[in-house]
Amino acid sequence: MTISEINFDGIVGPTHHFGGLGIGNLASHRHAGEVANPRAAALQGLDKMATLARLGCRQAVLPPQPRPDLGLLRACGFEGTPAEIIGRASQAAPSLLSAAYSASSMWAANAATVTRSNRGGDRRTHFSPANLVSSLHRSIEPQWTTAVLREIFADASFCVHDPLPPATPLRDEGAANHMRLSDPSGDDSWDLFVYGEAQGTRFPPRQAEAACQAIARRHQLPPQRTLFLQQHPAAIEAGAFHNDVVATSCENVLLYHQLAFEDAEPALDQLAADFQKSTGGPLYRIEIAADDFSLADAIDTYLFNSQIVRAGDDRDGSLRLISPLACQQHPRARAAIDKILADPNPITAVEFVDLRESMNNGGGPACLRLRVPIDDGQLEKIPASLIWSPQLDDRLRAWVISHYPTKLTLDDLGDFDRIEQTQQAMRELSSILNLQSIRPDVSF
Ligand code: SUG
Repeated sequence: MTISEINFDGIVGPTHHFGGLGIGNLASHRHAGEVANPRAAALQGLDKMATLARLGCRQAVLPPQPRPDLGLLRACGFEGTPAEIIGRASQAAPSLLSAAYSASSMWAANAATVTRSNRGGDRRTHFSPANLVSSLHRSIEPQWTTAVLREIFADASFCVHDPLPPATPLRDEGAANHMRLSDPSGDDSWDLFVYGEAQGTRFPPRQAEAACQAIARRHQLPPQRTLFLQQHPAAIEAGAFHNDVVATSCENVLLYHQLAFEDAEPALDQLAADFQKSTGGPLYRIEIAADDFSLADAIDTYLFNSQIVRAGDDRDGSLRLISPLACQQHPRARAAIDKILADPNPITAVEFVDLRESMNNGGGPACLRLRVPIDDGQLEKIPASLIWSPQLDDRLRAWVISHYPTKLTLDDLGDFDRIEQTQQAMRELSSILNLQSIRPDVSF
């Protein structure tokens, strides 16, 4: 059986702004309070999806979440009409208002952990929506995410679990801390989870080991094909708040920074041996040396947040990188990419994508997408209204242009008219995508 991936990209919401809210996320801190351009952000995301779709990759969209989350503001003691709540919060608690308006659900790699194993378990595609308890603005995502995923993946060949209980010992940020490896057919696979340990780092780790283990257990992953690696404390310290800022994978390729993991060499050696034995082909471990490319370089360029994809006409097993524009402009990132392309491994080409608005909040190409491993039969079970097509692309661009501002600051969030505008936009999107769960009047 062939298992291949379909990428669900988060559509950037109309309230994208620079709130400075990302914990341990240097880009979000550096750009806090700057003027954001939500329209450009959404169009950049759509451009990336179009690039992937035109390469022949399976591409679909995930909707943004309705904002502001008035429930959060009410829970924090703001009462009255929506206008009064917004007005009072903007005076008394601007950063809470920023959280309630956050468009952070665009980073779909944090929506859920998604696995599919054919070597054990029930052979379904399992989702665990991330509880995102490490930060307030992201902790409001899981309810919506769960509802949306259940609406999209309603077929019995999918299983959408509840998020893990929202407690610090089970903090979970989803697919950003999970990597799948497989033979090129996608059938013979391994799952790698990466967690952080608080070891005197200035930033708290966002993924708990207990969360990784719980997800592996509920997803029925075979223990002999499931690895739990510790993220290197130096990586967290340098600003790699998720594993996908320092490592990534696709099929038989594992691309990672030398300081991505702590003491992982023996486990990776064993994995490579098991992989070779089971698939009959090598696991390509592409380790980028810290002397050539520092952790700071990785955080500045998001090289490891490139997507590695198989384009539709890459029939000979070759793969390509979809990398942030920042990598093209950075001599050491460029050199690292040139070396990857020249060395004997399946990666043979690179495309650069401009995602400046998302990047300035710490989200690169891979952050914006959720990979869903499916077999061919499952593709038909996903609502066609979400699958990328030139027509959907046109409709979404027109929708963005008619509803999204080109400038948004923290001060603008206190402007009450914005609620009505964003709610109207979401109603329209709900009919474009034919999704009920994102209607702003839906409540849980
Ligand atoms: O959780 N930024 C996100 C970026 C998430 C990137 N995702 C992956 N690496 N997969 C975060 O830190 C910033 C929002 C703000 O500051 O307004 C933010 O939430």
